[in-house]
Amino acid sequence: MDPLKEKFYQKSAALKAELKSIVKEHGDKIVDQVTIEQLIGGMRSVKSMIWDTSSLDPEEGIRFRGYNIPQLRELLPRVPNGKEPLPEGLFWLMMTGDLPTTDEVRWLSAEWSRRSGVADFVFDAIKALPKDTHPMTQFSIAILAMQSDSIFAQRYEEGMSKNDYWDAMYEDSMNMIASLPRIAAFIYRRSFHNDQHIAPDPNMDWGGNFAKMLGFDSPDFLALMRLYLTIHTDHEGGNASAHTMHLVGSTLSDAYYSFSAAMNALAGPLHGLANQEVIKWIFEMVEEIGTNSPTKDQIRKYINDTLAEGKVVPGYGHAVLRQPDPRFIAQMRFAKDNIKDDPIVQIVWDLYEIVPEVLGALGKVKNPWPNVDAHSGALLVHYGLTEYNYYTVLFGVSRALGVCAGLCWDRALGLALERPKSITTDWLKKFVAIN
Ligand code: HAX
Repeated sequence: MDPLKEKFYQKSAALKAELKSIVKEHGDKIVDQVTIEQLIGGMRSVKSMIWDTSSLDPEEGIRFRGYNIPQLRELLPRVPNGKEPLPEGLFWLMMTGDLPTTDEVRWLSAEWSRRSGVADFVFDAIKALPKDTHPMTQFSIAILAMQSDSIFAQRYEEGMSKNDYWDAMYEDSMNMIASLPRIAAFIYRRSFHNDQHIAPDPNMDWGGNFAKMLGFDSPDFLALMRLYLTIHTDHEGGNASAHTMHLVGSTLSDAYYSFSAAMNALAGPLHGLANQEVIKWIFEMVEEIGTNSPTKDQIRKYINDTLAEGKVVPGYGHAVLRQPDPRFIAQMRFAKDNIKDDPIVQIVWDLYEIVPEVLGALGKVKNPWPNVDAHSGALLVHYGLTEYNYYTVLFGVSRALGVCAGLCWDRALGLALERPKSITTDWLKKFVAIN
């Protein structure tokens, strides 16, 4: 057994036994209640699933296995002389609960490189689509195309014991994660660079190699990509992409089916597509105002016009967070350290000054602060990755780490098929009348 699998097995077998006894002794205790507002309002904050890889505090933001983003930037291993953490390290942490050593992370980079082969039929499936098909559609279809290689599906067909589900899910997750940079880079080069593809470098780390296959090799861009792929991995289990992965996986669909579905959730503008919407909105602002250095009054007017048209301000607001997103702050710090005098970055910072005040004045927005998507586009544009309808694919490649770790844990803990109860509006009206 490989070292990560061995450690994962030990940790998860112990927790599985513990959970079983918690259910046996305390199974009837009430954890939460649901109000009608929550029921109609998208189940906000209803405690209803187990997800250990990360947890989200409304005021403090995300913690991965107890570590916040500034701590991870310090503690996770990097490449030699690297400025940012390697996402491999965060995957190890999410899978095991322990910070990895540099050697363990090096092993994982090499292991993903070893597993990164992609069958021709997957590239053929992408090639069958028109080149202007949205990159997220190409990505989701490519992931689904890989499903025929699922080890979980094959072993299930052969009669695998339920005690072995975790093992097959681990294999699928590792293979899928390993292949995503090649697939995502293929989509990018096909859609925007005349099919001029760049071969993978088997000796590089997962994120650095991805950046190179996209066609960028400045050390700062590689550092940005490693940071980006680290901070977008996981945001506890209730967000739409993670919850989709968990739900679809709970039917014993394999990692490919589950992740393709998760990516379809990420592709919505209220979720991951917000990163493309932010930069598109900024570009439209620049065009409408006629300068890339608008005044704060001009920016304020543009925000108010957006709201008057019945649209949301992309990149602002959150279903859980009630403070500026630490993932936004991490990207802002990266920009302050590495980027000088960029007009689009400056607009992002001006928006940070103005939008919260404007949204706050509406009196209904629960969180007027920026989320992760408010900053990422400006950084990518700075380094020349300007094709913004590709951005959610980058988010998706990163999200794979969190949701695959979650899926491995789901199967290792033997979590059940998800099946909440729906009610009709007639039922609700009668309930209200009686109560
Ligand atoms: N601009 C304008 N209005 C906003 C707003 C924004 N950025 N954020 C919330 N509101 C509005 C809501 O539309 C809602 O209005 P109505 O009552 O008229 O329907 C009201 O304020 C209350 O909403 P809320 O309770 O504060 O927010 P929700 O939990 O319902 O929604 C969203 C959270 C993230 C969907 C929301 O803030 C939004 O639409 N933001 C813009 C899109 C965005 O940036 N999405 C990315 C979120 C992070 C993420 O998942 N990244 O992948």
